Amino acid sequence: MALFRHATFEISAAKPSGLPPSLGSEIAFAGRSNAGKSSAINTLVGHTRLAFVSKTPGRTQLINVFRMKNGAALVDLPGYGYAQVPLAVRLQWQGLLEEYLIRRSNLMGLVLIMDSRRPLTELDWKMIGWFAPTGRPIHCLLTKSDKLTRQEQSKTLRDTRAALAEYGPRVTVQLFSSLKKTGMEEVEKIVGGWLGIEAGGDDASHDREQEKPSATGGGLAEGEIA
Ligand SMILES: Nc1nc2c(ncn2[C@@H]2O[C@H](COP(=O)(O)OP(=O)(O)O)[C@@H](O)[C@H]2O)c(=O)[nH]1
Ligand SMILES: [Mg+2]
Repeated sequence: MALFRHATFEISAAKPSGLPPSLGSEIAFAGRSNAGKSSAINTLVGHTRLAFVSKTPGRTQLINVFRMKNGAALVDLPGYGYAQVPLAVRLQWQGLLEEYLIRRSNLMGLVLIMDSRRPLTELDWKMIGWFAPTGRPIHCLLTKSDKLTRQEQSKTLRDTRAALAEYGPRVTVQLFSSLKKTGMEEVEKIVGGWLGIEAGGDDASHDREQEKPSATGGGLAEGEIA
């Protein structure tokens, strides 16, 4: 249950090439600007302002890395598609994101954040198109689901799943709300599976997950957020 809980900030990088070569297993979070990515990370991690919730979408063009308690790195990629960022800059970022998604060998999976009211924008399809061929999984969060009625929720879930069906079981979709804190267990179960952590029926088992891969020697103390 507490896969992401108490993750701590580790490092920021201006570009994927600025990331340390080996951060251990990485889980990337990506999404269109304003889709609700920072809110989702904050909700999962259990801090209100760990991943800055911005009122000016698209301003943070940094990659932020958080270290999860199980030793894996949560890599918060910059939001894409913000119209006010100059086209040249947007295109450059697209190239960098594509390169990162395709080449990063320790990247275990991609969590793609989409606004449940308008999922699968052109750039979302691009991200999926780049990442899916690597053979690694993509889990889509249809967030802000609290803004939809029950009926609309089931429709957007059904439609998005149908649209992605061609990718098979490696691409999964769920509803999520940072406001209502719904959908958290489902994300943890899926991402835990990518990291080889048994979800099991026992919620407390993840709280006892203490081991962390020794690949880079840790570094949890730095940037610890109380
Ligand atoms: N109602 C509702 N609003 C949300 C939710 N998640 C994010 N928001 C709002 O959507 C806006 C963008 O959220 P933010 O997390 O900064 O998006 P980001 O640009 O993808 O990081 C903010 O005004 C948030 O308060 C949610 O689950 N429900
Ligand atoms: Mg953000």
